[in-house]
Amino acid sequence: MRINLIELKKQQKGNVTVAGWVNRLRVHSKIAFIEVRDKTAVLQVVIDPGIIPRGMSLESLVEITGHVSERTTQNINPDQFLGKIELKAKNCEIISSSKELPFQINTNTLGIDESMRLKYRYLDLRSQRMRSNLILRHDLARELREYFNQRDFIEVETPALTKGTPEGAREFMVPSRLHEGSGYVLPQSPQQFKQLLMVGGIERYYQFARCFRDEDSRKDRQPEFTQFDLEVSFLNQNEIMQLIEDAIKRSISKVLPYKEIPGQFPVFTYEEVMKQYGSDKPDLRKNKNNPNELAFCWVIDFPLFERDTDTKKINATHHPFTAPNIISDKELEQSEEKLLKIKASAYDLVLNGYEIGGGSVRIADPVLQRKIFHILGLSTEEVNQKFGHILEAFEFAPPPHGGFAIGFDRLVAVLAGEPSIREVIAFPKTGESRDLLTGSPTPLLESALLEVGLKSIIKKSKKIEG
Ligand code: AMO
Repeated sequence: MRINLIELKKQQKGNVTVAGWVNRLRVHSKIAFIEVRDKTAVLQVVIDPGIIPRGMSLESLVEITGHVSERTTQNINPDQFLGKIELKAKNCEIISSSKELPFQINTNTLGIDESMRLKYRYLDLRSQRMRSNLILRHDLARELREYFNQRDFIEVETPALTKGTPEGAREFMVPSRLHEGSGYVLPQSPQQFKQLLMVGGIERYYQFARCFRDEDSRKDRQPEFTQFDLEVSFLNQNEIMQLIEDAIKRSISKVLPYKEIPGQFPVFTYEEVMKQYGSDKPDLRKNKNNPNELAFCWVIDFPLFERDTDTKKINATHHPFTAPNIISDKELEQSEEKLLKIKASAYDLVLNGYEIGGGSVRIADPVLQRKIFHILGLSTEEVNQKFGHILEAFEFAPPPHGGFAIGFDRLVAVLAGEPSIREVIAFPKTGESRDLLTGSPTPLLESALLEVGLKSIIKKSKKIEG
């Protein structure tokens, strides 16, 4: 029976059978060395060239039977987990063969043309670094789940086909076949649903939520990304910040115990941080060459509103559900200049110069929420049409609540010391939002456009315009 390579560390007697991909191959006239790799380790196999099957090349998948022996002192490889042993092969068979590789994967693939790595992502994923990144991602997700499970949070899924929640980016639209001319949008975050869960008495919610934002990709942005999203009732701003800080510290120290995490994350107001560092996501590391230093900080007291530089309209700095830090609602009836000075009960978490999360205490009063929408320039009709459902929910005794969302890809990328979140996502998109592996986005067929009713809508609107 085939065993994982890692088990050879213990089991060293008799014949064993292993299977793995050919990581390296050196064939001399009298002796050959095959480095075999499975998901657990890499092993050196010593083999008589005469029993190597024809057609074996790098990345062929092979099954080898033989016995384990200690390597001589001068042949020990201290960089390999199984570097003290080798397998003396008696039999070797090809399970499946590989065509010539488009790039080498037995080294760090970071230096290889990224478009090739993305086109052949499944090969890139065989490399050690990519595998460790996905394992780190998994381990961290497990620890965060565990932390919140122990504190009575429950994981609840929220819809992906929904109605828009403004988070500052464009939305992806999904036309509806059954309702010609109508459609869903993909959520930029589960913001409204998690607040509705609080109205539903769930009290403590989290979710690994897929979020969609139609914005230009960058090294820390993808059109489709993952948030560790949570919402909680009856806790105030400081309590929520404390909970997040504790969760992050404990989860990281379990998964990466050698990382240096400060005792207490420093807290800056937005004004302070801009004055001292000229950025709302300062990199506070003392030594930027030290890969284990993690410099977190909180930024609070953001302005509730900001003026759009192009349209000059007033926007919500976070999102419109963020509670204003005011004593009386009367403060919302002042001049625009004064409105722009109002602070939000919002908090961002920064790590090594990246914004890795943000959250706020929410408005739970429908009257106050309507006022905010009006300041943001929405008419009563628009408010009812876009947000009537959540305003109505707030008529049914909502609890005080607030929450937070960790940009999970960003957190993992910083912890892995990777330059881009693409390195910690199994199948990411390029900077131009393309998936080079499947070739999406692909042109939409006329028949598909007809089926979802888009074709007739475009014709109708062309007639009206023309
Ligand atoms: P926000 O919009 O700040 O808040 O998002 C939370 C965190 O998600 C990460 N993030 C992204 N990561 C990768 N690609 C993107 N395109 C991208 N956009 C954002 C960031 C960010 O800090 N609903 C609120 C949270 C709340 O109030 O509870 C929200 O989505 O790390």
